[in-house]
Amino acid sequence: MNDASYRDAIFSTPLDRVASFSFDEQVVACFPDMIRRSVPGYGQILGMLGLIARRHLRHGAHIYDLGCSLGAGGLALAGTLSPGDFRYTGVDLSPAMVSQARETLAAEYPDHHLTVVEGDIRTFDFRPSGMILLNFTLQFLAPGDRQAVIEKLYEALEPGGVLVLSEKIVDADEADNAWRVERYHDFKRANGYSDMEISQKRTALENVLQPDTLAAHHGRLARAGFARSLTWFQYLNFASLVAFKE
Ligand code: GEK
Repeated sequence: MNDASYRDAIFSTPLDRVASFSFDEQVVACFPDMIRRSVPGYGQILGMLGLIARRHLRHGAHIYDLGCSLGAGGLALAGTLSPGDFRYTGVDLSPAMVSQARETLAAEYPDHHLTVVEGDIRTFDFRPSGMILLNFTLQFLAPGDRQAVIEKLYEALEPGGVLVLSEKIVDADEADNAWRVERYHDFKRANGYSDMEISQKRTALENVLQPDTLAAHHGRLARAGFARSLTWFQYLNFASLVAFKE
């Protein structure tokens, strides 16, 4: 994705007080490495975006990628679709992410219509769109803000539009949840993270990332008006849903 990316070593030394996780310059520099080694199925989810768009998107329609980070969603779509097929707007709250995403997208796909703007999806004024990506972003909003955002996205979608929602999830069943979390930590260990890195990252994300159950996600989508939603992908405690507006 980004050859200039550094290896994520943010939590590799003992920290007296582990600060809350934030999307600053330090994270931007190693983000592609971090997300690939930390999110099971990240690459597979990205790989399906263009295929889902091909089936559901009207030619030339607009796509939002909310909490776009370095624009991986835009890169994945542009890798599958032609410049005339879609227009893309990535939105992210972090200025460091936005400037790097702009640079990468312009360098990789100069002929596609790819824009990145700085903004907060809780207050953003959305334009009508055929597809909205919300990949691993809703989980960073306060739980009380999530329903209103999903309702705004439902309103912004054109009839026939689709929302792709990917999230870290939690199991309602404690034993099932514990098994998935333990195997997730094994996954991270197998990807080169030490026990100290895993535990410090866990502390940094406490309160910053509060996952919902799959049932809570489907319920929220239904309350917002989506006619149908389904979980199309799950890998341990990470899942991706697709929701359809009639
Ligand atoms: C990817 N989708 O690579 N408004 C806008 N952006 C926000 C907000 C907000 N209120 N809160 C957090 N963010 C990406 C990965 S990362 C997931 C998404 C992760 C942004 C935040 O700045 C960060 O860039 C992104 O959401 C979450 O497919 O790091 O686990």
